[in-house]
Amino acid sequence: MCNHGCGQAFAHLRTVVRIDILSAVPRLLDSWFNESILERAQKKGLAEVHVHDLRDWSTDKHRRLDDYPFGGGAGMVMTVEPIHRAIAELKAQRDYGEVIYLCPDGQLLDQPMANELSLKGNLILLCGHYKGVDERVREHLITREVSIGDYVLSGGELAAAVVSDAVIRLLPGVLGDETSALSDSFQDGLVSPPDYTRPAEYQGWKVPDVLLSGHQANIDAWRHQQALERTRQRRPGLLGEAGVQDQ
Ligand code: 6GU
Repeated sequence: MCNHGCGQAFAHLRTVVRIDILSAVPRLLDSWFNESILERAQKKGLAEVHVHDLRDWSTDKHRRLDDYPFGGGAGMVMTVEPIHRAIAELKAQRDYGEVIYLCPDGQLLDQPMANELSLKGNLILLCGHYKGVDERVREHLITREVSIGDYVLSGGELAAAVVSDAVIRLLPGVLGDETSALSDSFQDGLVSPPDYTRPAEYQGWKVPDVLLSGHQANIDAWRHQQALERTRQRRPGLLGEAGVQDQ
């Protein structure tokens, strides 16, 4: 990686980031990537998302992707072969920075991880289903395991959509206002300060005077104070992690 922040100076070297999602239920994701910021990013040629049906790589005559667990027990396990064939075919076509398995016991997604993934180039996201995948997939084919929270979903598709959104919106040029991804909640380890727009007073509900003062230093100080205060009240855990001192 360069030591220049990999920012605008290298815009001319930037390549399209491609995310390939491997799913047993690809229909779940189709509409998601055809709307909003993600659609815009794709139309602008900044990112591509390809959702694949893992069954296309199944050699089973019924296109099955799962089988009974060795040793018995409830639930089905996704077999190695279709996943291996899919990943091998994609990797033969281009380089990938990570091959990610979405699973409840993966590393918790947070903003620093999203930032890191947005610098990795192309990504493969594998969605688990049923009980999950044969452990050999995790041992040999996956470079990283990611969870989106401490609760269990019925499949990895929603998690893949969440990871894709968090990553793609960080790519330079995707958001209209280039600075807005950096002023997000969590980018500085604090939640965002409150925002207001016109009218300055609605039914007696007023916008704080300082925001109307035109005094930018005071406004910046107020916003920082609000962000600190809100973080303390709503997400105190972030303060410790970010190393922000109490004032
Ligand atoms: Cl990535 N998958 C599933 N099935 N459940 C989850 C999750 C992923 N992240 C949190 N819960």
